[in-house]
Amino acid sequence: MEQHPRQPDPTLGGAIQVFAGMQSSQPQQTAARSASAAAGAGRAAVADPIPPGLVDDEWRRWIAENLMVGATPDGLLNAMVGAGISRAEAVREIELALRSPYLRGTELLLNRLRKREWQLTTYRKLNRLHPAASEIPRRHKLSRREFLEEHYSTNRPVIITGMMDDWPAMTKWNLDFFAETLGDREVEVQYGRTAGANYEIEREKYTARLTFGEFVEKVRTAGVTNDFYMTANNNTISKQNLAELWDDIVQVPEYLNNRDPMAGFFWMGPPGTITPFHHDLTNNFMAQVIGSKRVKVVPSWDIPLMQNYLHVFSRVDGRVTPARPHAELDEAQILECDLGPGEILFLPIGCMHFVEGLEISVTVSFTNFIYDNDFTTFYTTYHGV
Ligand SMILES: O=C(O)CCC(=O)C(=O)O
Repeated sequence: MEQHPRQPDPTLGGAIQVFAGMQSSQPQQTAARSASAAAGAGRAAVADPIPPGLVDDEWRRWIAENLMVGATPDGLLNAMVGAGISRAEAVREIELALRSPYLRGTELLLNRLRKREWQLTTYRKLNRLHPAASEIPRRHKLSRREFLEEHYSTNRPVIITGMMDDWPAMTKWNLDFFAETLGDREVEVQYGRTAGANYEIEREKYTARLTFGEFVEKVRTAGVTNDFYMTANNNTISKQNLAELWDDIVQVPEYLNNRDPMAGFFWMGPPGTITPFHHDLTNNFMAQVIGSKRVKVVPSWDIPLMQNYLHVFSRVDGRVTPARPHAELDEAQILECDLGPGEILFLPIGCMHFVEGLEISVTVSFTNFIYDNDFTTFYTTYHGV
């Protein structure tokens, strides 16, 4: 069925309500009553005046799922009729769902979820009282203690300046240097990304191997494009073959441990690279070496407002969704900053972010903080949410 909806539809309305649609239409009401009366009397479906129709178990799952996420019965009815199901059949199925003891069995879970939502909304409200709530502050040479107290432990982003001044990379790295010293090394990059909207989720479909010299030349000459990008996901091969680059970076001792001198991920791309909205499962530093990037960051307590439908991913399109630093309580707050060379952006765990390359760009990202950064051992929702 062409319009068969498989996802909860956020447009379908508020909390579960009385099925007003049924009251507005006498014939359907009669049909639904007959159906439920038949079911109640244990009679076979053959006694039902509505012939078997288009509603299968997938539709029934959809009805239950949408009722549980707060869609109104009338919203569901309209969607089903719009998808070609007869009004009488849609009414019957929604009515059956509303009366189903299986569905009622999920009410405790629904209440538990509402309680969590209340907690998050409370945190959202309180955090928006913070004097710096509507911006990502820039802090020069933030101390370890300030970083912990004001940002790491409070889950707040910050841009740290002045902490990359001793990186040899800041003066040595440029496209000519890369091509001359490491041009013959094989690297892996994300490639052909403009062919598919889901290039991040299906990232293994979009990889290519080439020499670093070829890649550097592409970056130099391509202009604005999202088609290719060397990202953290290409790290295994590319980092191994570009190991010398790690001699030029410093594991900033104020915040990072140096247990592994090769810790970190290398990102390089032309202007126009887009990393869609997602959140990480760790706290993360983005240390910008070459060029600039525009980053949109959403506080972690706003995840429920970010159409987070699968694992860490969002349906919100950062390309067309403007910054919203002064959002209403029921909409996600979207902070925005431009990150330039020598600046480190702290991206707190759970904060959705969208990143756009404004220029030819090289970034090194880190997760090896001196503080506990393990949030995955109790993460279980790798699937649809
Ligand atoms: O720089 C980028 O394009 C994306 C960075 C990012 O999303 C990350 O480090 O988690």
